[in-house]
Amino acid sequence: MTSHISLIGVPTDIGAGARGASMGPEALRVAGLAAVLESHGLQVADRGNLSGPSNPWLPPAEGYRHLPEVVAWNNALHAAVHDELALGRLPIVLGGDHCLGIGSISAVARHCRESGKRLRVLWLDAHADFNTATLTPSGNIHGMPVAVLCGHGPAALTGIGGQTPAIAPEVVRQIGIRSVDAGEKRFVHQAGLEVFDMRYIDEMGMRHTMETALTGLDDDTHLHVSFDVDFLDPEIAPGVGTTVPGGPTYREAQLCMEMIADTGRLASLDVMELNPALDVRNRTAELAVDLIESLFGKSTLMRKK
Ligand SMILES: [Mn+2]
Repeated sequence: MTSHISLIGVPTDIGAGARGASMGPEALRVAGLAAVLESHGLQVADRGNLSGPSNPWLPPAEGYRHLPEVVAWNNALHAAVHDELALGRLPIVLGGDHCLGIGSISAVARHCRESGKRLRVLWLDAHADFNTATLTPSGNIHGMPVAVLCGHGPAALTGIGGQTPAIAPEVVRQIGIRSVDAGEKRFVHQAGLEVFDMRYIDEMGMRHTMETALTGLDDDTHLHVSFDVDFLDPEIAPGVGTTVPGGPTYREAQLCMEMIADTGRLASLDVMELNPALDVRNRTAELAVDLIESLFGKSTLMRKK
C-alpha cells in the first residue's frame, strides 16, 4: 500500500433525500482526519474541495432527481480520483452523498483496466443502493450508485469512465445491508450481487463475514472500500440522513476495518453520507475518523503482528 494519501472533498448532497451531507468533508477535517493519518506515518495531501452545481432541491424528473447536477459532480470526481491513482496515490473521497460512488468507483475501475489490476469493491452500507428509476419512488440517485456502476441507469451516468458497465456485479461485496426495497431486492438477486446482510452478520459473526468477503485477494488486487456512514448502528452514528436500526456495533465495525487493514490491499476509499446537520457535537465524524484510523492500521488489540 502506498503511504501517499490524497483527500478529495466533495461538498454536495445532490443525490440525497435530506440536505446536509454537503458539510461532510469539513466535518471530517475538523475531526482531525489528516493529522490522524499522519500520526501513522502516512503522507497526506488535502486537495481541498471539488466544486460543482448547487442543490436546486427539485422533485424527480423522469425518475431522477437532479440528474444533470449529479452528472456534473460525478464527472468532476471521476477525473480527480483517476488523476490521484495515476500518480500512484491513494485517494480518500470525503462525501458528500453516496451518488458520488459512481464517479469514484468508475475511476477506480478505469485505473484497474489501465494498470492490469483486478478490482474488489467492499460496499459498507445499510442499503444496497441498487435502485433504478422504475424501482425507486423518490428518484434520489444516492439509492442507485451500485446499479449505475453495473450498467443500469441513465447513459450520462453509466458511461462515466468510458466503459458500460463500469464494473461487473461479481467484484462487489455488500456488507451490513438491512434496508432494501421489495423491487430492489429482486433486482439484487437477479444481478447476482454478493450480499452479507445483518442477518448473516448476526448468525455468522463479523469475523467470518469479512474472511469470506475478502477471500481471493492477491498481490494484483486493487481493494476499494465504499464506506457509507449509515452502515454503522445509529446509536453510535446518528449523523446520517437515512438511519436504519440494527447496524454493526462499535466493536464489529472496528473488526471489519482491522481485517481490511490486515490484507494490506486497500488502494482507495470513499467516506460517504456523513451529515453534520443531523450529528451531535461532531461525534459521528469523530467515529468515522476513528474507524478510518483502523482501516489504515491502528490496532486496538494487544496482539503482536
Ligand atoms: Mn449508500
